[in-house]
Amino acid sequence: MKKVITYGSFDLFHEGHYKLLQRAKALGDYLIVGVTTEHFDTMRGKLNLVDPIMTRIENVRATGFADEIIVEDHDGQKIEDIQKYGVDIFTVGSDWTGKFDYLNAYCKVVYLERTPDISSTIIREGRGSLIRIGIVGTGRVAPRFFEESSYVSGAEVVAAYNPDVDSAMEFNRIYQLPTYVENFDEFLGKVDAIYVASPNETHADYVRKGLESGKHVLCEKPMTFTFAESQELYNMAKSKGLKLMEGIRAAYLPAFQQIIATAKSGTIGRICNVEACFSRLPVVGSREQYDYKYSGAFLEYGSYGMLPIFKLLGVDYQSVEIESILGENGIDIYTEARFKYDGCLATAKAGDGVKSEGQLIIAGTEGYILVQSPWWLADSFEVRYEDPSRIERHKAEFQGGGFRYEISEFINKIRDPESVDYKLTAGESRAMAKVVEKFMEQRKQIQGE
Ligand code: C2G
Repeated sequence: MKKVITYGSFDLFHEGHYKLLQRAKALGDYLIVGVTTEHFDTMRGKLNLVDPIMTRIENVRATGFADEIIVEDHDGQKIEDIQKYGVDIFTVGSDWTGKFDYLNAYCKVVYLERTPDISSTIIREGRGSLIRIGIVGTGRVAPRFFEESSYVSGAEVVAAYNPDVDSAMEFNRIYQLPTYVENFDEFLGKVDAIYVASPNETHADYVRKGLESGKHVLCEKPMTFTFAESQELYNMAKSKGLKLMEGIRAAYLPAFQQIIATAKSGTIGRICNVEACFSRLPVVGSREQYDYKYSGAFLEYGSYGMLPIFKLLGVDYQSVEIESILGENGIDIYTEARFKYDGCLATAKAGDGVKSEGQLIIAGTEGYILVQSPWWLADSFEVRYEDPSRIERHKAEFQGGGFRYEISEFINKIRDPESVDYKLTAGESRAMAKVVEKFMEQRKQIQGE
C-alpha cells in the first residue's frame, strides 16, 4: 500500500485546497493529512487564520479524500510522521517548490501545481472571505509583498499592474498570477483591494482611482506630497466605507508597538527627546540617486523617522525645521527634520547617500530606551538607566521580512470595519504629509522651480 502525506492550514477552505487533496490522494492508496495548529502557524509566521482548527479539520474530512487526519504542531514533525507512518510520498503545492527537498532523504517528494485562479470559486461569505489584492507597480518591493502575502491567510495577490507592460508581464510570469490585464480599470475590476508601490509621484492618483472604484488601498509612503491631498483621500475612503492605509512597515511590527507602549508607560520618566535615524547608501543607478524631484533621503525615508516621533509626542508640535545636505541636481542625500514640542525635542534623520547608525533613542527624565540598528526592523530593545549595569532587555520577534504584519493589519481592517486604527492613524499619516509638503516647498525654492 502506497502511503501519501500532505500538510496545510486549510483556512477558508477553497477549491485550491480541494484539488490539492484530490491529487494527493491519487498519488497513492492511503492519504494522511496534517492540519496545522494555530500555535504552529504563529510560530512559522502565518498570520490571520480565520477558521478554528476544528472547522479546518472538518472541511478536510468533508472532501472524503483523507484516510487519516493528524494535527501538525511543531517543527521537525514532518520527518517524525514520515518515519512513524511509513510514508512513501510527501506532497505539497508548488508554492513550496524546493522548500521540502530535505525530506527526499526519507521518502519521495512531489510538488503539485498550485491552483491558480481560486478567486472566482471562493465561497464569498461574511467575515471570512478571501481578499483579492492587485499590486500597482512591479518594481523592487512588489516581489517582497507577493512573497510575504502568502503568509497572511485570506490575502491573495491575483493581479499586478504596470503601465510598463514588459515589467508587468515579467512579474506575472515569475509569480504565475491568474489574471493579466493591461488596462487599469479592468485591473481594478479583478480585485477587492490594491497595494500601491509605484513611483512616489504617482501614489496619490492611483489611491484616488482605487478608492473611486470602491477598492481598499494600502499605499507605500509617502502617499501624498501635501496635507490637503492626504486629507482629501482619507475623507474619500471614510465616506465610501473603505480602508486606506499608508504602508510604513515599522509601524506594524510587534516590537514597535511595544516600544511605544513602554516609553509611554512612564518607565523612563517624562520623554524629553526622540531621535530616529534611517540611512542607506543607494544602489548605483537607482531612482533614489537621480530622481531629484520626487526621491532623495527625506521622501524615501523621512516617514520612518517621523513615525516614532508622532506616536510618542503627538502631531501638535510647536515648530519644525527641515535642513538638508544636497548632492547632484539638488537631491538631498541627508535631511534632518527637527521638531520642537512643549518640553521635548525630536529629530528625524534620513540619509540616502550618507550612512549612519540606524538607531532610535527615546530619552526620558529617569532613563532611556535604545533600539539598536535597524530600529525599523526591531525585534528587541533595551530600557537603560543612570546605573549602566541596570539594563532591561525586551524581545518581540517577527517572522520573515516583517512585511506580513502590515499586510495582516490591512486584511484585518478590511475584514472588520469596526476595527480601531491605532498602529498608524490617519491623523499621523496626514501630519507626515504636512511635513513632506514643507520639505517639497523648500526643495522647489532650492531647485529654483
Ligand atoms: N494550495 C493549492 N492551491 C491554492 C492554494 C493552496 O494547491 N490556490 C495548496 C498549498 O500549496 C498546500 C495546501 O493547498 O499544499 C494547503 O495550503 P495552506 O492551507 O495555505 O497551507 P500551507 O501554509 O501551504 O501549509 O506545514 C504546513 C505546510 O507546510 C503547508
